[in-house]
Amino acid sequence: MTVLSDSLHLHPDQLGSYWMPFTANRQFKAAPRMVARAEGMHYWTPEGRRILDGFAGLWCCNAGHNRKPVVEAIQRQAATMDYAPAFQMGHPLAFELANRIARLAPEGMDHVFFCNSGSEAVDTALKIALAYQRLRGEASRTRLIGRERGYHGVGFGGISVGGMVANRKMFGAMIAGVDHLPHTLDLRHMAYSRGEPDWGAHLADELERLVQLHDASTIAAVIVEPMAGSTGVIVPPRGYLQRLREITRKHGILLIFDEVITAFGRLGTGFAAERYGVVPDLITFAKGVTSGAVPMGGVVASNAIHDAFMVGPPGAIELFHGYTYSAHVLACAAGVATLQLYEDEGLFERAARMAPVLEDALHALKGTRHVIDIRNCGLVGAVELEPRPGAPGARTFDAYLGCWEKGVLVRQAGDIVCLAPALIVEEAQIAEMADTLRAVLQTID
Ligand code: PXG
Repeated sequence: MTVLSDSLHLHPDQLGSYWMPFTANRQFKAAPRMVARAEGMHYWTPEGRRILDGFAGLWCCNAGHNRKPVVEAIQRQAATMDYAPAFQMGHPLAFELANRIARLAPEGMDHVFFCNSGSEAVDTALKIALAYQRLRGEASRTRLIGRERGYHGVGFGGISVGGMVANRKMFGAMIAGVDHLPHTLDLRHMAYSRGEPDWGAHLADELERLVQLHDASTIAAVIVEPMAGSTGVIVPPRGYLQRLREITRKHGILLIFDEVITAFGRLGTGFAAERYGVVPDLITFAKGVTSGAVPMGGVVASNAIHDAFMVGPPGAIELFHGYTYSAHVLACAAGVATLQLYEDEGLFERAARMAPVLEDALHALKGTRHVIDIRNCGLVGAVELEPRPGAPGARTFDAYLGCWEKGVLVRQAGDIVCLAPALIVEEAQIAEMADTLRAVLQTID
């Protein structure tokens, strides 16, 4: 193995050691796509080619890249205190960030538990849900309900409640006692919907069937992404989330919104809970909390859940859960600066204003070769392509590569091209993304 002297320029024989996540390693290493610098809406390759970032990194750099206040907050903090023990100790920035997140969260959700990723946030939320049911004397409620095509990260909890087949099938029995709601995408009823589709609210009633099958006394929680991102953007049907809330409440089942993607402005509001006027019991977040600059995730808990733990002797640890890097001080510094930047620049409102621009630009692709559906919600858009016969995903991978070669970064999810630009995106940049995709679709088979 060769040790690098110039880390920006690698030879093919220097690519072996890094086993890349969710990547076709051999294909990538035969023709690498590298980025080495970022600013605002752009990446630059090591050779200096500029790429317009249509996906905010991986749904996370909501404030844009390398924003000065965030960079400086991290630099300052790194030079002041590198790490503070997370258990039985604290540092002021953790409390400040928790207060700020609680202010953005729905009323009555005032408590924040920190971890380092969306996957950890999901595991944390599922564990809090199970422990809460037990604390309130409902220890038989151990079952967890997820949804087909759901993505809740890659921990054993997350893949168990998740519904992406490829992420599950290799990994054995996972956790026991899980069931799934049906997903809500049906192109026969909702193709080319602008925003939330009119069809599909009745699919929430499937939860009633699961309650009849398993009995409410066995079900702890239901977890859903308000808008399913990873699977290729499934926008919630009008009224669907409200119905899920009514049914869960009726049966004493907790509702967990996995807002790892939707929190911090992606749908034009602080949380998707606000956009849909639905207050869940637990909310997971990650990604946008630091605009991707330092890993961080967490769970916002309702006061009722939090308070149920605050019993017993004052010297007792209330929740046996946490991570070495819970509320890492660099992440908290980045988080406080990021939330301040969102507020100073009105970025959530900006996302709401730019959402129709993205909607129009993408829906104008209707009729372009290969396109079978276009959907959108907030600053999220998806263009679904007809799969190449016998080769699912291949055409869309070519579209992704074509866009990369033309200087636009999009994301491929199966046969769906996804867009989720930073909330600072300009109209002309949205047009550039849509025009590039159109041009590419016209040239690929
Ligand atoms: N929940 C949801 C709803 C997510 O979208 C996770 C949990 C897991 O987060 P971590 O931080 O553990 O990765 C996610 C992550 C994509 C893509 O291309 C989506 C995610 C991550 C990477 C790529 O759609 N979502």
